[in-house]
Amino acid sequence: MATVADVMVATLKASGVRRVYGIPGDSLNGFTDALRRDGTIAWAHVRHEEAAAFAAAAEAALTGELAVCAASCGPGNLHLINGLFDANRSGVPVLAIAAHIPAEEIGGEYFQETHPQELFRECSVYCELVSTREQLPHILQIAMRSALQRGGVAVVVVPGEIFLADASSDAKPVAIRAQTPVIRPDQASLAAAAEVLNAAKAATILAGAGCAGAHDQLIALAGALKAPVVHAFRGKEFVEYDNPYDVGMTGLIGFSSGYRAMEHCDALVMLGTDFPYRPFYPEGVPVVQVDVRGERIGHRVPVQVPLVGTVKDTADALLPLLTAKADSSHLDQMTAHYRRARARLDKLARDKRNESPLHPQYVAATIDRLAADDAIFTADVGTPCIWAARYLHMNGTRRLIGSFSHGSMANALPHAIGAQASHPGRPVIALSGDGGLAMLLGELITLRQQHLPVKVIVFNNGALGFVELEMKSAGIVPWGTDLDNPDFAGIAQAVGMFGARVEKANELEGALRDAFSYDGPALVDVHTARTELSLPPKITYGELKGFTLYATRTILSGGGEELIELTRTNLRELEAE
Ligand SMILES: Cc1ncc(C[n+]2csc(CCOP(=O)(O)OP(=O)(O)O)c2C)c(N)n1
Ligand SMILES: [Mg+2]
Repeated sequence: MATVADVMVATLKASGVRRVYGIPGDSLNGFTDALRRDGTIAWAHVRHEEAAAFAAAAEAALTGELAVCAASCGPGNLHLINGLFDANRSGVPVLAIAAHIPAEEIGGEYFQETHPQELFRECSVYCELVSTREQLPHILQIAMRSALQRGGVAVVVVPGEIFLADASSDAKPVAIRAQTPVIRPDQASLAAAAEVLNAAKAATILAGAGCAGAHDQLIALAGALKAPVVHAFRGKEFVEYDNPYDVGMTGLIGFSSGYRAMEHCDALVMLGTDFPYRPFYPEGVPVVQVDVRGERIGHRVPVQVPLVGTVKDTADALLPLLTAKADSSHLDQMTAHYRRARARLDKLARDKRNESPLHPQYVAATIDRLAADDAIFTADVGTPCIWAARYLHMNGTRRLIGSFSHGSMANALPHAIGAQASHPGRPVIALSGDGGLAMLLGELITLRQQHLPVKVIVFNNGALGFVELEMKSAGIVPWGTDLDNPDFAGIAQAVGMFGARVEKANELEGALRDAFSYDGPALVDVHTARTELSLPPKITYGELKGFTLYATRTILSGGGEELIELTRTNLRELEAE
């Protein structure tokens, strides 16, 4: 007789699930044994459950389909939590199967007892305890649909013995797949938006991850409005390429042209973005915000016209109501500013300047140049995000995955695991920080064990570099940020990977080529400059309008508009100009 776990596996299989990331454990044994007996869904073994959740998040982000992770009770499922927060914040469909202690022991402070429904509540759109075997197929289906339709994490909490119970005879697998409904606002809302936008003389578009699949519509909208297009980080891969209206990224790690285009607009159109930093929004201008999740509208700024719908369907419906603008002066000004900002950034990356340590901009630009057109990049939170944002060129095929909403360190390697497992034919390149890599270092072993030919490039600056930037921006003396690192290339070799260390700029290209062409996992440990900010003027907290705003100003306007790049060498160079 089939077990409850067999029915779960059959449902996952019928729904197109190809693998489950996780680590086994007693309470999960009934489930993993059902996977083994079925034999068609792969067990994607990792070394830390957090990596399982991150891997599932990356797979879901890349495929738009449900990705699955699983963990045993108590500590096993506690380890999932940070990765699940990342998935849930990114709005990607992940199912977490959280095994639980025996049902009859719940509430008695049993060995490994936690209360998973409470623990997972904040990082999920749906979280339910299965108390009887009859309940399971039903709960599983609701969970899967919730993850797919609400875009987020669903957790099914299952006491271990329920996996092993006989399935009730009428339990049949149901196929649950992602849907792509047409969702657009009502006509009156569209007319209100058109009225605002037709009256504007200098509209700017802020575009986010909701622009996925809507590139044509975005370009058409920008063309009709003669609007510069600023993007939030999660929008980069969908917005920046083949886009004559692009003026770059805004935000703490963005650059000045993105900020400027927002600051100088007389109407703002937000397309599929929940960009969080209020100080970067313009004040006192009408805002039209498009979001398929209506509850997100108005999160950041007062919105004059809320439009609930997908960017694609809403733009299609809105375009016929817009009068195409003839005056392109706002657009021309902003794109000219962007070209100047871009040229400065490119200059920083082109010149090797220091032979050793290497400039991270040069490292990122070289990765970009050598990577394939269909590469999938992942980038660690920390300065690797800055270099990815600025120097990786997207083309509509390349992808860029990061912990852009949750902002967790150590995401690049486990995201790369999910990317490579789900896309075996594509090159996957992780831009890792030395801090980030060390945090989930054990996952290098996963690359080898699972035969995942991920290329890990370590921006080894011997520091928690991004935190040092934050401290300096706030006038705090950097402290507690040194990293005394081991030989990462040697560790990679010991793990059974290709490993190379790059100390000098002229060694970089060769090492990257060797790694990229290596038939298996590879790591290149690059000795990069510890990015330094000149200390801002002494200022007391009372004088600050808020840390973010101050940091923002420092980063955007200090000594040449991209203060973030002002390492000591850069400063010397600027002075010499
Ligand atoms: C799990 C977690 N811990 C701490 C932080 C705070 N934090 C953000 S970036 C960063 C430093 C990252 O260092 P590293 O990976 O070496 O990258 P770098 O900035 O030096 O390039 C830290 C500690 C975080 N975002 N996530
Ligand atoms: Mg570092």
